[in-house]
Amino acid sequence: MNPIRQARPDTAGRKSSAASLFGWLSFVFFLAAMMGKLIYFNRTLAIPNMAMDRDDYLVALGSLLIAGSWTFWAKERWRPLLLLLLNAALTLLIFADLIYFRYFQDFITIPVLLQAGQVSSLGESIASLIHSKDLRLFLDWLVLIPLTVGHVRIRSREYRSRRAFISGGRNPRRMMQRAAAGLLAIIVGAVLVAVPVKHATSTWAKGLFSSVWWSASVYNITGLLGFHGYDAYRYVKEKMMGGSSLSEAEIKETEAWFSAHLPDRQGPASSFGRYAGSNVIIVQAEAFENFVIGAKVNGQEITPNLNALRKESLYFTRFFHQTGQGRTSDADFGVNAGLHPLPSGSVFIRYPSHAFDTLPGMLRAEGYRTGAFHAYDAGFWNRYIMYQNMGYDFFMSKKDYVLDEPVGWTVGDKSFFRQSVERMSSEPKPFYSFLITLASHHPYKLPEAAQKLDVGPYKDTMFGDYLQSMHYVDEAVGEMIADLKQRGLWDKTIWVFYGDHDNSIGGTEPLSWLLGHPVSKLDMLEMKNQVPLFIHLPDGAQSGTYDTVAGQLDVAPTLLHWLGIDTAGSYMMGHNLLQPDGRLVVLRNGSYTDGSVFYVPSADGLFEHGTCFDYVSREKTDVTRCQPQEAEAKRRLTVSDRVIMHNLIKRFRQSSYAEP
Ligand code: GP9
Ligand code: MN
Repeated sequence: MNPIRQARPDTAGRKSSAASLFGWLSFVFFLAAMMGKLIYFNRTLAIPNMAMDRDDYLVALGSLLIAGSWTFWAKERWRPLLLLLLNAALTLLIFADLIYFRYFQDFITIPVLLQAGQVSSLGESIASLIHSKDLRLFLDWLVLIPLTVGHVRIRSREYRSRRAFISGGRNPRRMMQRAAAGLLAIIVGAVLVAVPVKHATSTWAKGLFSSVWWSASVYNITGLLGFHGYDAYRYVKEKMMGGSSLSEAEIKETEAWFSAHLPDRQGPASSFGRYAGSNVIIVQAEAFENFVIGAKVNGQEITPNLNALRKESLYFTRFFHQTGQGRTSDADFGVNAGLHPLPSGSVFIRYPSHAFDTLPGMLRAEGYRTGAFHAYDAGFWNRYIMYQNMGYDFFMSKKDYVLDEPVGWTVGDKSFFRQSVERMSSEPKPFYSFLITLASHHPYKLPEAAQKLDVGPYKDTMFGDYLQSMHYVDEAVGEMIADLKQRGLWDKTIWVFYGDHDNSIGGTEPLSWLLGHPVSKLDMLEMKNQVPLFIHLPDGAQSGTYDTVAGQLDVAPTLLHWLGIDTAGSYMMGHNLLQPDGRLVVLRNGSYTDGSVFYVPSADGLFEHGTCFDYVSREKTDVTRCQPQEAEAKRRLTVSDRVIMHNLIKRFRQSSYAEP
């Protein structure tokens, strides 16, 4: 017998068990490294009440076992490489989620990925959201990459030389072992995930999956990988299988909500139609928070023009934005369609062809010339598609503007207003013009010459830049009003100005510096959720400061009332702002206020874990104080979601559901 032929299999056997050991070790290393990253992710988000507990660790481990299980089915010599690739993919996912969360306080979902163009356009903003400590997420690659590449090389060499000596094909025993190991990883992983999730959803998180208010509540139970798994399942179910359908009873109940709430949308008979036939201009200002109105920095007014306008218009001091992941497009939708935005993604992207009763659509039906104005790419937020459906006659987008004043992503607001007003004055009257500004977009850096405020120690910080951009927008507004006056349009127009959403700048320090007093939890919640609302009526009537709570959904019913257009047959939510207090304003994350209390839901979705603030003491109060409004707040979000996702307005219009 040839001695060499005997010796080789022994050597090969030893090497093969070394490879097997390396394969196992790399799996253990994969689990450990990814656990570390998921823990880092959770700690960095620092969502209140969401620190990881034992169950969360088990769920994280279980989902990693499932995610890595398939690598057992490959030959051992490939497993380290496959695990490295999986590690890379999951690390990038964690990193992307982290950046996204810092800006949006939410997780990436498939609908968001489908609107990925918007995220990549954040450009500079993204850079400012990356922190140097995030490098930790990639440290293991320094060790893993050389080790794995070395391993693959050695093993491939060995494999080639082994093949030269041993003939023979597949090893059925090994294959069985690998199949069993993969299956075992899935089973153990599934048990580790399912037991805590089942426990949570049958006790304190009951109904979580049937009524998702906020992605973070799902994440809190399922962990990050589980969240993405659930999101993919939800998406596939909705798209490929037509989603869950509503029962006839649910459809009727949804329709009934609108008829029952018709009185909310109606105002005093005496002012119905008082401004019929007036033009309407709405200015939706990017990231414009309310705290800047009336505030001074180093003795300088931040918004002198808007401050002066308070005397001749209605100024709402407690006006809430109601946006979700769709940001600017959500504010646009809430105001123009009078419905709540979606819990995930943007209506503009997800349901651009569904039926809605909109301000432009209803005004066009009354003979108005309707135009949308926004100096950015027409495809952003799918606007050019959605705007046709919403009833705009035309959409003036970036390509229609002369870029004579470059600021940030596009032409500055001063030039934007000037060119937009020029266009609308050449259109038939009456007109409805909806304008979206952009100069004050995150990260708020204006050209040096446009920075006119002395922001003291905050110079060249994001907060200082933000104040500069607010001041700039205010100047642009001043010029726009002067232009409208000069063209004789100001007193023939209802002019509206509001902020689309918050500015994504966290931290209380700069705010307490600016305002000269400590900033409480409730102060901060208000500042992040309140944007200004100004309405100037053609004759300057009803001017003054309104301290009643209000939200973006209330704008359309109020304008329609003044214009004398009945909303009885239309499916808008919201209230007439001319009604006295007592409104319930519901935010997309499930927060709500009636003006006397402000409720903030907890991440686990349990009512009693939420926080209730009392507006008189401005302190936390017993959560039961917020209970009376809870059911109605949830109902509103459900009604709105049903209408949007199931295209119910189309059904209501066609069928017996319509009011007799
Ligand atoms: C761009 C603008 C972006 O068209 O809508 O604003 P965002 O949605 O990022 O706030
Ligand atoms: Mn915006």
